[in-house]
Amino acid sequence: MKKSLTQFLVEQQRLENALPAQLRLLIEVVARACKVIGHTVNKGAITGSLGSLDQINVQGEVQKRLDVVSNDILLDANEWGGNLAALASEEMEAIHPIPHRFPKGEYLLVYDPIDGSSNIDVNGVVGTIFSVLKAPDSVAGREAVEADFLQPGTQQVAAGYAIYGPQTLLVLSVGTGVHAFSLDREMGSWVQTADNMTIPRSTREFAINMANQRHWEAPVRRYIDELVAGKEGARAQDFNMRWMASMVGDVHRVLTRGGVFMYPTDTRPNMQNGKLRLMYEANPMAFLVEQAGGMATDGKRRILEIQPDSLHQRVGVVLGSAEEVARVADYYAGSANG
Ligand code: P6P
Repeated sequence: MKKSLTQFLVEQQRLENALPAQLRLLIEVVARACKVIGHTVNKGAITGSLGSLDQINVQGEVQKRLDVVSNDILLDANEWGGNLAALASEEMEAIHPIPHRFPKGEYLLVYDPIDGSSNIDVNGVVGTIFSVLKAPDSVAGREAVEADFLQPGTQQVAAGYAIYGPQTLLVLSVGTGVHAFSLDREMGSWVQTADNMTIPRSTREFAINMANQRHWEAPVRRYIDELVAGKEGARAQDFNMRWMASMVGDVHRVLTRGGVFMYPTDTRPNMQNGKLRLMYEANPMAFLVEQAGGMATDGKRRILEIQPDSLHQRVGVVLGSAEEVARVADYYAGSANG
């Protein structure tokens, strides 16, 4: 008999690092909201939830109808629960303190409601990414502000994603390894189908958007050139490339069978800090990757140790099989030493 998400979380509460009850309830609320998002994604054109809105989000990107619908599903599901002091989202410029009419909790939730939204209208993989932080104690006596969220990724108490693909999966860590739950649509429940997911230290697969090649910094160009050259170059084997244009899809593959995923900073003026967002893409994924035995850097530094200075800041990302991520960091260090 497979374990339900609830049973898994209740058992986590009994471990020595006891999962607090408020955090368990928060995760269950987020998981339930992801079920609703998955259902909405799955219904697609039937319910008219596809296509773009004629509005731009805080990222300067055209908002998809599903971006807004999914954001509101997570907001509505979490406002009243009493577990949160505030929420923040890729789709909302400012943080969203819990309204006074609801009890305030001890946690902060930050999320990307639909990651990979350019895939929506072509039936590609999309997902929801979430990160949970502990609110500063002082929030008990005041309204939460953006600065309360600006904690390094090492402070996360839970992180995960839902991936809406051929299966709908919830991949989660509360600091005791990475575990996966499949949505049983008939029962409407999450059922554990993988535990302690582990990233192999070496790999033959890499994921990067090759269209940006002419903009890459020298260490990235050297690293990718060697992967493409394979045995005819400096590497002992050949490599294969995958690119899903959905971080959730690419990271799920890395967690499932290894690989290296890269969205590095590059020489373009708008890419000095990369494309992906630290708080609700890089940090939660880095937390999961490290929990699975992999590494996650911005090319040079451990992502989880970066001190955020703004809610929507971007960061370069190199994550996955430890040997490959370490090699990229060596190339950056080597180029820094000339
Ligand atoms: P590109 C999706 O928009 C996203 O934020 C990530 O999910 C994904 O890895 C990346 O951007 C795709 O970027 O340049 O291929 O469109």
